[in-house]
Amino acid sequence: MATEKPRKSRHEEIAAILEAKGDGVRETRDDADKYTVVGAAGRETFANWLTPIEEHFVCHRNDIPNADEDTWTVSLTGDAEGTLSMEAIRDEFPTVAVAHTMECAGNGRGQHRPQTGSVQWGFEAAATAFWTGTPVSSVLRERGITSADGEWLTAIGGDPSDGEDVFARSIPLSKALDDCILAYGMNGRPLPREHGFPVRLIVPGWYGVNNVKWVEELRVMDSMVTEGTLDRPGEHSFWQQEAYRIHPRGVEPEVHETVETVDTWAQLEGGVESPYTFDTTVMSVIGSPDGESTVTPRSDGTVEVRGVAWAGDDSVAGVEVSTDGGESWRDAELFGPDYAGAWRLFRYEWAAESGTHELLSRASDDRGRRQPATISGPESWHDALEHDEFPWNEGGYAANAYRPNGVDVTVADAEDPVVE
Ligand SMILES: Nc1nc2c(c(=O)[nH]1)N[C@H]1C(S)=C(S)[C@@H](COP(=O)(O)O)O[C@H]1N2
Ligand SMILES: [Mo]
Repeated sequence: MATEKPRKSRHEEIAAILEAKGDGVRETRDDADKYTVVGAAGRETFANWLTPIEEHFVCHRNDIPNADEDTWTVSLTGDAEGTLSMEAIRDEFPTVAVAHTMECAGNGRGQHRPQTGSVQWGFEAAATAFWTGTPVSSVLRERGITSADGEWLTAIGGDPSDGEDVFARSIPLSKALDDCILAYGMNGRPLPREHGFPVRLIVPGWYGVNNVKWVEELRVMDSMVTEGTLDRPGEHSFWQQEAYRIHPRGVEPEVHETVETVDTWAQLEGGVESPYTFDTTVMSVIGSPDGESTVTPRSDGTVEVRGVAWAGDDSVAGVEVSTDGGESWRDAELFGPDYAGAWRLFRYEWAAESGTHELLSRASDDRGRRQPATISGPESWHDALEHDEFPWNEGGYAANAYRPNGVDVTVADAEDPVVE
């Protein structure tokens, strides 16, 4: 990570993405200018199940490769062998679609106090799309790979690095064979270049970083990627073993070849020192009302509070809504599509009285884990979860506290409806 190109390319890329997406996304701050990032423009994105491409956030570290679909190949290496053209990926295997809630592991990083480095996301780095492509299991089965015992799949991006590091991420082969796809379509359209054209890995329910864009190599290995395990120059393990690990200030995470549990929350609860960011932690966001304008209740005095909730590989068991800043809670109703790896819609009929109210939502998963209230201070790593706090961590990863995502809503007087 020593040498870095001038940052002009970052700004040009961001400008082009903002132009292509229209009003749906906006820039998010990255002081060091290392990332190309845009996030959903507002809360409305979180009032809908499907996120239009225009509103889907973008996050990556390097420049977008200039890919030609006719010449792009994906090499199969390690315990698998071969080369796949895009034509082969499209035509020689079944076509499927999966729903996936993509959440940047740094979503909520901007809510850490003191601040941590890198992109200061609020809640805007999450989105749900339908991804079209080829099951990883179909490709690997053809190469004789059917058993996942202790094996890992490492996906490598073809993005030119800023420094020496290769963008390589490992996931357990069991997950890869279960529901992952090599995606070439997004919401029924060709995959846009900033989302990984011509082909990316989709890992349903797992943090964005695992969903390698511009995939050029898939390596079947008996461990996660560690330094020197790939057949190529450069630094191999930065993205797996250093970045995207959850740890207190000043800790250099230990390199693991494998882990006992990949469930991110189980790792946080003590399963693994310096957890890896794999499946997403339980989280919710209210999308409507968005707090931007005064709300007029329906004739029966109610206002629909609507939002989305997700829980990675686990399912959302329930969502509670508070309309009094957390004093009291009521169960919301889950509705709409229910796909593994994608968020659920929730709604709550709020008997809204005039005035300004603080609305909060908190979700629980089917393992009984509930979103913590706040993010702890830097010193409370070990007992944060017991105190209903998410542990402040140096990289600002995996935060799912509900208080920072609340919305202040003003309700119009019943006698004095606001006409807009
Ligand atoms: N090759 C490559 N893949 C990548 C990245 C990257 O920098 N290079 N960024 C990752 C991160 S951190 C995120 S959050 C997701 C974002 O995917 P999106 O831009 O399609 O929303 O892409 C992931 N895949
Ligand atoms: Mo990310």
